[in-house]
Amino acid sequence: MKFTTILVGSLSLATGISAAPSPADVDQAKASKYISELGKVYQANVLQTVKSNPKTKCTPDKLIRRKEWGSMAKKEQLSYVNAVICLSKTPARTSLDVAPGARSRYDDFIVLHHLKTPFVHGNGRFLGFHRAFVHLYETALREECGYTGGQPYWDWTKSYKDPRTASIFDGSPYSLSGNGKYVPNRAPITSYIGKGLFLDRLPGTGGGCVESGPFTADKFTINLGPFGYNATEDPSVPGDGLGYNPRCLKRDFSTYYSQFSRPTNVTHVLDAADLEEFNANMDHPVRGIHGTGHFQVGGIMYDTFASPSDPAFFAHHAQLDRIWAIWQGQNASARTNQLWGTLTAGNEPPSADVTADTPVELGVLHADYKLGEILSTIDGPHCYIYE
Ligand SMILES: *[C@@H]1O[C@H](CO)[C@@H](O)[C@H](O)[C@H]1NC(C)=O
Ligand SMILES: *[C@@H]1O[C@H](CO)[C@@H](O)[C@H](O)[C@H]1NC(C)=O
Ligand SMILES: *[C@@H]1O[C@H](CO)[C@@H](O)[C@H](O)[C@H]1NC(C)=O
Ligand SMILES: [Cu+2]
Repeated sequence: MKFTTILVGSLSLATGISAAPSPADVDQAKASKYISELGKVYQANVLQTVKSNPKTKCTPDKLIRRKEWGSMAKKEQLSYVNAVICLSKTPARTSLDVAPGARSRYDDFIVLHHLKTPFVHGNGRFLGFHRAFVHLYETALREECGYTGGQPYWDWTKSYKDPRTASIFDGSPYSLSGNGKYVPNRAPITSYIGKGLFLDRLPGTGGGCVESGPFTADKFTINLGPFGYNATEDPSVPGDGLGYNPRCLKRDFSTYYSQFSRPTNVTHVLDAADLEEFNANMDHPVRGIHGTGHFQVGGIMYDTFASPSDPAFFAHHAQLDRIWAIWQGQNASARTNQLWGTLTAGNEPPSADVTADTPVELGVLHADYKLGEILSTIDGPHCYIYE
């Protein structure tokens, strides 16, 4: 190692080209280190609490371990992918009166997200709802499709320069498939992103159907949607997005939106003093790490309502959930049960603040929860840790 460094150093002297990292890279490396230090504080808190807290059913032997995609073994990646395919082939529980297009257990998640979107985004239910939603998906993969691991997360800070370099999207059998086929000459897609704001999403590097990996058109079909954006695929959307509309999974990775997934963008969120500030930074409609995670993948991920149609949704939301858990873990007693926000998106129209008793409806996925029951990763129905 040392020898290589010296060699590179003398080479750059000779050629006059500096091999030193740019100041921006140094900042990002420092931010990554800071995130991993806060991550260790969070993990230590979880392990300590599950060992010593007799009030919770979550014990060390029950903790489900959620790993970053790139640090999973190949056989774990394959078993996760197979479980997702299995869920997409298991019959739906949603009634056809509710969603004529629902065909599978995977679709049950899309229908629920679609129906609840206005009540669980940009408001006080956002974080809790998505924590429960990802957990119920993980539970279905484990209980109905033989998966034994935890829901993987996609740490997009590792690939902010170009999401196509993330191993989770390398297009191999050990990925969630890769980019869509490049479609030239596309116009921006306008979408309503809340608070009276429209976003013109710039075309990225793909645009068509994914070309390789487990979720190509021959193996995986999107049945529902689109709904929440100017339909790029088929202007006549059946049944308000709940009708049967079988088609391929499209992606359109964007190196513009991925620039908002830098480590410094995460430290900015993690440094929030309270949940109001945390939400404001994480869920900023244009620059927030929530939206830009969706925007950089593109395709159906850009459709707020139908976005869980892309299996990448759950890996992105696990990463957001992880960041919330790390934030909570810095001062668990003060932060775990902290709430912020009202019942309506962007508080329009103005509504009451959420409380621990606010219902969170989960349709066919689960009996309703109270918001206060689902705020912890190691209490109530939850028992998992981010590694
Ligand atoms: C579609 O785009 C236009 C502007 O080009 C916008 O006014 C309209 O609200 C958009 N519709 C949706 C559903 O986003
Ligand atoms: C987040 O990312 C964007 C794009 O790289 C950058 O302009 C912005 O300053 C970042 N914010 C923080 C707090 O790092
Ligand atoms: C945790 O939060 C409480 C309440 O805000 C505060 O008094 C305490 O100092 C905090 N503890 C740490 C370690 O930051
Ligand atoms: Cu959502």
